[in-house]
Amino acid sequence: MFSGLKGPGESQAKDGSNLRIAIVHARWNTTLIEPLVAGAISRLKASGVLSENITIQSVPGSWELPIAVQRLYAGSQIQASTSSSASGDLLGSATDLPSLVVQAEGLSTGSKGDGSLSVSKGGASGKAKGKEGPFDAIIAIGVLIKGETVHFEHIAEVTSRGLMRVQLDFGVPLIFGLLTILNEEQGRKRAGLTEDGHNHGEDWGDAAVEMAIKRKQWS
Ligand code: DLZ
Repeated sequence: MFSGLKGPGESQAKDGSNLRIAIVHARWNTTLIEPLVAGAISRLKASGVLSENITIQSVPGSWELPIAVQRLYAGSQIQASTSSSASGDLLGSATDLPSLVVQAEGLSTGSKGDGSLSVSKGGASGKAKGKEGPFDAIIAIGVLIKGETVHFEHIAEVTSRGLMRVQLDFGVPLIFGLLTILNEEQGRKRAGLTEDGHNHGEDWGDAAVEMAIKRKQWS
């Protein structure tokens, strides 16, 4: 666990066994995205979040994160209100997102040929029924690396604002997993790929559980 001046301090993520969490990640800079997502998943599971209650969705780039998160959460709300008709299609017709949503049973993440993360399903049926109801927290993960133009600044600014807007509009904890870095080496450090690095995805997993629990307490 991360300690010292920087970082969230000791994890306050306790029992996540009754939580439903979504991770939405961009596919740009996949070599950094993969360990970050894996780090988040590992901490969710360490807090007791069940594999079938972790939903993973991917989008092309960070710019697409706000709309993806917005639709994903709205879809889970609609699904909750019509849960009697839910049949394993997590989002029903409530979203235009491609059917990349998977529930993270027997998680092992890997890279598919198209650069997106795959989450392999375990179990005989591959159809374990997860907790129903809206997501208790969502983790949005993207990596923006500064290029030669101001493109980076634009995407970083509006994506951050968009994510905050969705968080406050819906009142759902939205964990900010957007790395805005100057070069790949900074990303490798923050994805825990260097000796002196630390996987920030782990902090995001812990933050999701802590905030999901606190949001319930504060409601
Ligand atoms: C276009 C672009 C660029 C230049 N860089 C990044 C990046 O570093 N990280 C990232 O997540 N996405 C990048 N994108 C893609 C945009 O986020 C977006 O997917 C496209 O502009 C299409 O809307």
